[in-house]
Amino acid sequence: MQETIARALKTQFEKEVYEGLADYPKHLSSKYFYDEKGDKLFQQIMNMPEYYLTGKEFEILSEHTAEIAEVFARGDQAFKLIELGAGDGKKTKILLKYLSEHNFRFKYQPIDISQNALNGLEKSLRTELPNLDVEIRQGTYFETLEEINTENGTKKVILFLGSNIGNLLHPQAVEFLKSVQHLMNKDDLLFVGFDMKKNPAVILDAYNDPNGITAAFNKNILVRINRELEGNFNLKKFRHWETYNPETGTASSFLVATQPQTVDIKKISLTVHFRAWETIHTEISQKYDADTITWLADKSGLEVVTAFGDANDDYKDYVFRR
Ligand code: AVI
Repeated sequence: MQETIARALKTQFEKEVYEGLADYPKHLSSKYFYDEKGDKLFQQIMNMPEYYLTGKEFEILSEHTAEIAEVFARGDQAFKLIELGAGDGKKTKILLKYLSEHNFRFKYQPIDISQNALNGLEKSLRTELPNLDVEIRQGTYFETLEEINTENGTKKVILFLGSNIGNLLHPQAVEFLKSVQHLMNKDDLLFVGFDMKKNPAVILDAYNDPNGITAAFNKNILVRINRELEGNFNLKKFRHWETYNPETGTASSFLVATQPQTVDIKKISLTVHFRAWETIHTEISQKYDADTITWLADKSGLEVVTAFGDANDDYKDYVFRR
């Protein structure tokens, strides 16, 4: 990137869009799918019959609630239940309800980058579980976890649900887990949702719904570039394309240019040329097997305590300690 332009790019979004679209092959990061509209589209995705992940994790938390609570409290230990990227907390509420009704000694601390999401969650918890001790924390995961760490020595149970780890490449996932591990004490636990390898057709369908909701979610990144960076992408000239490699377990999302075209993105002074059928890689959704999860844990200084699966072991929640 030229020095002068690099200096002019102020936000992380501007920098990453510039670098990703000036690169070959082109790429953009799926973390930019999520604005107000992207959040709504993702809610719709989670309610689609094809997107089995949400239902499977819901099943695990509903079917194994008592066992999970027992692992968390190990007897009668008090703990802080910290959730990274809590969102609307729909699945977590199963655990919260059980823990509250059975008088477990715990405090719920959801962390999210979106104050809006946290306010909504807090409001719903005040009516649904009025006796719950809840303290919302707005911020990035690690800054907030560090703050929580310095408070006192209470045991921490950290939740990272929804297969969010799957949106990271293996080296990034190791980095992420290592950073969490550094902030864990001896008794602390980490509870992570993993989508497991399964029939490739089922996985492809989950990311390729017939109603075009996933396509709209994928294209939302172009909508954001148009609005926030003064771009002129024509959404009709791109199609959503999903692949799944059953060997590596990687599902990949692309936006494919259906004809040659030139796009101007004024705010970052970038003109992008597309050949017909050229791609922008936008997301990976990694699927795992038990060996890969053990390998990830080893690399990150973590140890598997136990795991809970749905009836077919299509999806698993793993518990780690350091
Ligand atoms: C948030 N994340 C775990 C979702 C996934 O399954 O990778 C995002 C998503 N992308 C397309 N559909 C859902």
